[in-house]
Amino acid sequence: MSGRLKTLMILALMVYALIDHGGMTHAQTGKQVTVYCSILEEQCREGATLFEAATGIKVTMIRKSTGEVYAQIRAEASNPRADVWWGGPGEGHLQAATEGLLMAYQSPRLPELQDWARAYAEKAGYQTSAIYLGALGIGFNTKVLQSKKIPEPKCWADLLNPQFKDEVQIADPASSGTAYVFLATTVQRLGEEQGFAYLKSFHANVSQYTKSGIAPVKATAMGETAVGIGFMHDMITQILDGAPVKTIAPCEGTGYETGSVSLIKGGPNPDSAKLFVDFALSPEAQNINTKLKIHSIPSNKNAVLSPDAPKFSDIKLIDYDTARYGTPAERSRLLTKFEKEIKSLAK
Ligand code: S7P
Repeated sequence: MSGRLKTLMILALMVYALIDHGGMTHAQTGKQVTVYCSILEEQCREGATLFEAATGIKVTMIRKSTGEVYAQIRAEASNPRADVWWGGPGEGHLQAATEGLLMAYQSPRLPELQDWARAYAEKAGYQTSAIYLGALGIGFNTKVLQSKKIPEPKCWADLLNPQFKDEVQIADPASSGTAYVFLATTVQRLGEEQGFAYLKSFHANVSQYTKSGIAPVKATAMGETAVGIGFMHDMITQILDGAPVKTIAPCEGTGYETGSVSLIKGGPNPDSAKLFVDFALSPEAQNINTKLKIHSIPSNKNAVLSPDAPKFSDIKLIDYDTARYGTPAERSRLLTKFEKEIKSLAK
């Protein structure tokens, strides 16, 4: 066999390997899906396994924080690499929707959702849908506080006490959806001027701004910081795992997240992407949380609501406005102002 013929045969075999029975490649039949995942690493992994087992569609799952995924989808707008954005607080999703980066989709699962979740999807023109709720809170390590003789905080205002100097961890709101909810909560409960004055004093007590929202929760559980700001349900995971942690909803009132899922406009596998969104809205996907002891509040009425989930009825919630703080104007402006006026401050 001539060298040329041999090369041709190898090429033919390579093409055959890429082709399925319908005469199309897997990419063409949509038997794969790329998901940018902004919930926790372990949830992303479990979701990929369940979805692959149920559909045979191969999942490429990439975990990044909410602000990072938003920035990546924006940077890839002319050539989208991913199909779905799964999880993370809704503000980043809403900003991406307004900027034309997402694709409207009315999942057949929508009728199964709680009223608040259906209203959220409708208000967003179905460019994003709600998968869970989570209340923002303060977590603290009781052993660390006891050893440093610092009283347990009850209110946001307590965290300005100089006793907490370098004892507080929170994520950076530019990368983390969790920290953006904190920024938006602070501005909404105090007004922008007072809110930024609060953040300036608070900054003096922050030891570091982490990239992801879960890092301060884990650091609190490990005793690496006395106090962490995060979602109460994530603190509860650590408590159930035996960490000496308590979590409180601050006395002045707190904000909350609407965890979201969205289809990325122009993604390479739109059919598989829709199936993945249907999956994210299903009880099977939402019950992953209970399995992993992550007790956020599911949007599907048939998903299990854990008895360990923080009870919204017992929490003083502010009238948190996800839609307003998810507009490009507000989100970009607040993040720039935070960077300039708070993060750059000397300590
Ligand atoms: O489902 C748990 C959870 O904590 O995962 C998301 C994640 O922490 C958001 O990450 P970033 O703050 O790093 O963007 C939350 O939305 C959710 O409550």
